[in-house]
Amino acid sequence: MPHRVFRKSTPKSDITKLPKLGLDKKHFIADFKHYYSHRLGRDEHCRSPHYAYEALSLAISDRLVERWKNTYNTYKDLDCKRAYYLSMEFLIGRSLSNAMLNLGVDNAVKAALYDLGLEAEELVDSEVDAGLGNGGLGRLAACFIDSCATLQLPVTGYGLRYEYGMFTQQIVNGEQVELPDHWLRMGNIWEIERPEYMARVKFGGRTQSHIDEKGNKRTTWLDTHDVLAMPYDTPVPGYKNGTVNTLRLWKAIATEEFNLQEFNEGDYAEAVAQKNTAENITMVLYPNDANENGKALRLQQQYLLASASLQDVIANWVGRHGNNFTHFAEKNCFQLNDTHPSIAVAELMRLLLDLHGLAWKDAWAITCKTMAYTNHTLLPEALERWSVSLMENLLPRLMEIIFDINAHFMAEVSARWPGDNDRMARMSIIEEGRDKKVRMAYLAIVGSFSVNGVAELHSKLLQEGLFRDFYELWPYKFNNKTNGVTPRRWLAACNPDLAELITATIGDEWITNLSALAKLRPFAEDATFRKKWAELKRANKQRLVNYKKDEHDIEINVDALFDVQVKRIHEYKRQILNVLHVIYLYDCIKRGETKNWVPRCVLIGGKAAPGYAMAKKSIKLINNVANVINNDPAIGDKLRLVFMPNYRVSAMEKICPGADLSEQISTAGKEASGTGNMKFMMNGALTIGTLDGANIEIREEAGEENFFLFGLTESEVEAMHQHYNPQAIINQDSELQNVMRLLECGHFNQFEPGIFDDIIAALKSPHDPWMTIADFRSYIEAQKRVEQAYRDQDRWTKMSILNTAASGKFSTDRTISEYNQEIWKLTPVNVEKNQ
Ligand code: 26Q
Repeated sequence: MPHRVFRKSTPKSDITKLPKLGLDKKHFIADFKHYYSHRLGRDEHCRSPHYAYEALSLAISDRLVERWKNTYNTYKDLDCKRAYYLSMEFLIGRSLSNAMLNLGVDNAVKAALYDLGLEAEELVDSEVDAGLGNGGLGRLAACFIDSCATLQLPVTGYGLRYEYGMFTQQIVNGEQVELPDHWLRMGNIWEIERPEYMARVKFGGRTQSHIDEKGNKRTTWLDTHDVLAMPYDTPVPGYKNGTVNTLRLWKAIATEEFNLQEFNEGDYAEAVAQKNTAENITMVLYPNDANENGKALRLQQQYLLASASLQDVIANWVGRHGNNFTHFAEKNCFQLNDTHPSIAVAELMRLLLDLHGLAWKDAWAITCKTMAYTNHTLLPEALERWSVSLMENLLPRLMEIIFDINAHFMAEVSARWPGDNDRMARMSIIEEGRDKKVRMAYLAIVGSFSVNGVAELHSKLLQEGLFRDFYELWPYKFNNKTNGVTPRRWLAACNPDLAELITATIGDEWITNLSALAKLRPFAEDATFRKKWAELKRANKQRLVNYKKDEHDIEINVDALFDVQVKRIHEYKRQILNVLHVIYLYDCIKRGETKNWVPRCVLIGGKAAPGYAMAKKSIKLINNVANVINNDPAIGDKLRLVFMPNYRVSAMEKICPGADLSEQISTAGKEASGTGNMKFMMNGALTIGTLDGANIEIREEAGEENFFLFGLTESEVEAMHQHYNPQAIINQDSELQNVMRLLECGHFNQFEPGIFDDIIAALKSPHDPWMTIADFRSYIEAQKRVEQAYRDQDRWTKMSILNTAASGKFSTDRTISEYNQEIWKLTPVNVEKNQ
């Protein structure tokens, strides 16, 4: 691009060379005042903390931008290998406190705010969450890019800039009501729009083939309805290392000529409506909901992400290397976050074949050497299958390419297992039937050199079950990468007092090398240390009590056992099992069985997909049970059940430091990994859990004596399906009978007859896939062991310290190092801090 803004004689670098911005209190005060007064136009009469938040964020953002440019130029000069994390979700949450921590300016900024007479916490809390994700998968993407920047890896995140993120949850009469989350309403100071990197994405139309001068078949995709993808970049700072990577999010916008064409035909209203269709593509984040499967708009979102991101990478490549793709695969790697962006396999083929003229063999070799796929679920209903007819209409050229990929693949299967037609049908990317489907997971596996699960058990089950045939064919593609969470956000930033105690005890190495937390182990035997640890936990619990009181006017007793389950509401996660235990405790109190009672506060939070009736019913049940228990004077402080509305990233930052007990009670074999479990463990909560997902590895690290295990194993669950008889289990357990009786007699829905019938029926069904009744007794006994441990506060504190000390494995720094060593193979790049 010619730099037309410059006069011929001007050296162009002069307009961007600035003295480095100061990182001390004095500079932050000056910059804060400048932004507050001159840019935002506010004065001392302004009451809203929002503008103070913005002024400070602008000052912080300036410091990030300096480092961001350095990083960009350093990568460019080195021409190093890059990786791209393609994800439909980046659940970032808030950015200000994370940016302050990673820049290493949190103390200077706090001192500046103090001098300005401002409350740091109030500023931080006025930032709205960037809720561009549903739950685990989206938050994992956010933790991953933090670790990539901290490990100095040249990794770019590519995603979508939804106008509306995850809905806001309100509870009305115990039921979930969804409100749109217009998170951009007050502006977003962290992003920079980059029209110069706009991409054009095609939809619809038809294909036309011809034979070129060399005798090769060439295809063009024409008469398309194009949409523009506008990139918005957000800086991703590493921890105190000068690296600032990029998260690039695409927004769909209408093309100009699109409208003109309609205008010329004189149909103004149609033209405007069409513009809306284009811009609707990135309007809203889809909830994680089986009912939303197959929606055309979702496929448009997926293709926009895949196509715009690949075009972006390729444009960069061509800018440097021209049309020579010989070394492309050595220099680029795409990690697919589940199958959601897996149309990228076909799109890369299209770009290489149709736009850059490569032969099929060469294009396919490049694709298979650059794509890597991560699976996040074993639940068959969550596996993406797109109808062939929908794809033919929306993405005709991609559908052709998928058929061609499948033809080549079927030839390979047939060569390996001649005549095995059953296997061919099982493995085909195209599922035959009246409404043919594209199996996106199979497309992802066939087109990738690496396929991974997200915890040991999950990866093993993928190989033995869901992807067994593929594992037989290509065992070397399969691997495990146990998830993690970033210790910057999930310990250093969210629990500053505990972080300080840890640093004072073992130094601050843990922030970038979490296994150093093991050095805390001996301090579990130190009574003075235990006392400090217990005091901090109590202070964090008090903070949580105050937060609940201020935000939701709920009173809780700080000395109760804080028993927490926060995650998406889903039958497999078994919030209902938790409720059954609460009803059991309630029944014990009512019957006067309160000897050595341990006061308990059960906190449950999470969103239900709007179309998932059973999940919504679970929320209603939790609220109704809470109502009865919390308003019964005979219960008092002994037991409390609280539903926390609108659970989100910023809520977890307040919740996890104050938790005593972490509920990880999914049916074994169903939770791919879980990552909330890791946040709780790091912050010194003990886990009650099944042998599922990463719980298994958490227990291995913590030691079985520091983990409350219960429930059937995955293979026991599978075996049990043949002869599961929940009624027989109930008949043999009088306490369970009491619980079921309370539920069935309408004790919790006196004026709403029958509303929980479907929940009760599901529990008692011999076909209940979640086997809640099967695990009830074992769960109750594990909860009794929890109480026994909690009665001995000193023993509990020891276990708490040992859990934090054993949490080192669950840093995304470890996870990302493994991705890099075994999949991406990038060289860390040191970005000079003082350029
Ligand atoms: C699918 C089709 C249509 C619309 C939406 C979706 C959709 C969206 C989001 C399907 C699934 C998701 C998210 C899944 C998810 O969060 N999975 C979790 O990933 C975590 C990170 O690996 C694991 O720890 C959890 O165990 C897993 O449930």
